[in-house]
Amino acid sequence: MLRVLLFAALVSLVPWTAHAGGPPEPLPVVITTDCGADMDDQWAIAHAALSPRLHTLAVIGNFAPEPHDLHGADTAECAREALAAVGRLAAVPVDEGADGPLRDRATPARNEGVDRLVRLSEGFSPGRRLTVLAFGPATDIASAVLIEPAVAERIEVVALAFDHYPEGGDGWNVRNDVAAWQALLDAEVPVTTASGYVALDALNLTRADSGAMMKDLGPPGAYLACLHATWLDAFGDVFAGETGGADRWPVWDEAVVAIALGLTGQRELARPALADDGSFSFPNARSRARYRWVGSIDRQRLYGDLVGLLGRLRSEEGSPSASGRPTAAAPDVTPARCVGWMCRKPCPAVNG
Ligand SMILES: [Ca+2]
Repeated sequence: MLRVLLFAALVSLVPWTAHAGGPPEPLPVVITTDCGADMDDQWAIAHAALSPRLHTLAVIGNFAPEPHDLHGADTAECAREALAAVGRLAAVPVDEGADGPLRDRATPARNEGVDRLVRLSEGFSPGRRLTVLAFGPATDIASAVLIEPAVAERIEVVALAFDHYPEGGDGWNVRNDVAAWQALLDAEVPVTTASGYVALDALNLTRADSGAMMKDLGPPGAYLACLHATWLDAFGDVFAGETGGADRWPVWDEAVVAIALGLTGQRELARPALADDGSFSFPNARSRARYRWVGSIDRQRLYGDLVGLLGRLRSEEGSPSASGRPTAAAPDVTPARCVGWMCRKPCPAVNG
């Protein structure tokens, strides 16, 4: 027993990207998102796009079912707004992905987001995988693997998914497309998941917390703080029982960014298969790929990293870059329209 615990402790200390000497190469990532169903995707997209430790190659907007009823076009627009807010819209392509869940675990749904993911994966291999950050349903990732099985050898997935180990279960991302997660867990794709519970435990923020964090960080900080405050205005009391109070809400998807940045502790555990009701079953006879379960998130370093990046963006504002081109903080194109609940009281997104 002690040996098992010791092994678990050692694994949890291994950073996501361990490099000996010198700054690590940026980790290439693709984001899939249900941006607009909540306020957390916007924070996580902004954080990933700003981080010099990550290279965000693309964002794929997929769906959010009722009560949001968002399609790929909606969540893609929401992602563009978040990128625009931090001056990264021109740097990161955004595609529309799935408008709904897979029909079953064997049938992919092709769209421009899936096609881009397949194409981008071609530059990667089992020894150097493309990391896909799943902030929403796994639909487009599963479709990519089903359309082109070699994708399984070129990507790994980190996701906000599942409630408990070894029970499984899920209240949103997996529930919205169980078949996609069945396909993914059955493929030879390494997977790391952070549960909603570990995110709630580590990443809950009060309105005062987010306001203080984003103070003096210019329009990008004001935009992110506004999203958190406006969400609390609209839904804080609805979910007070879940979050511990009407004045607090966790930035769930930041858990996935934390994994990519090496700011989580995780254990390698037996890979589950997934039943139709979202519960785990063992063994998984179809895949021998690695499965990691996140047990802790370094809240201070994660939020500190985001604040530091926004501070750097603020200091860059208006100053020409070394190349003479406008800096990344230059104003972007204004997104065309608001999405979902944010239409109640849109937060100003454009930086500059
Ligand atoms: Ca999300």
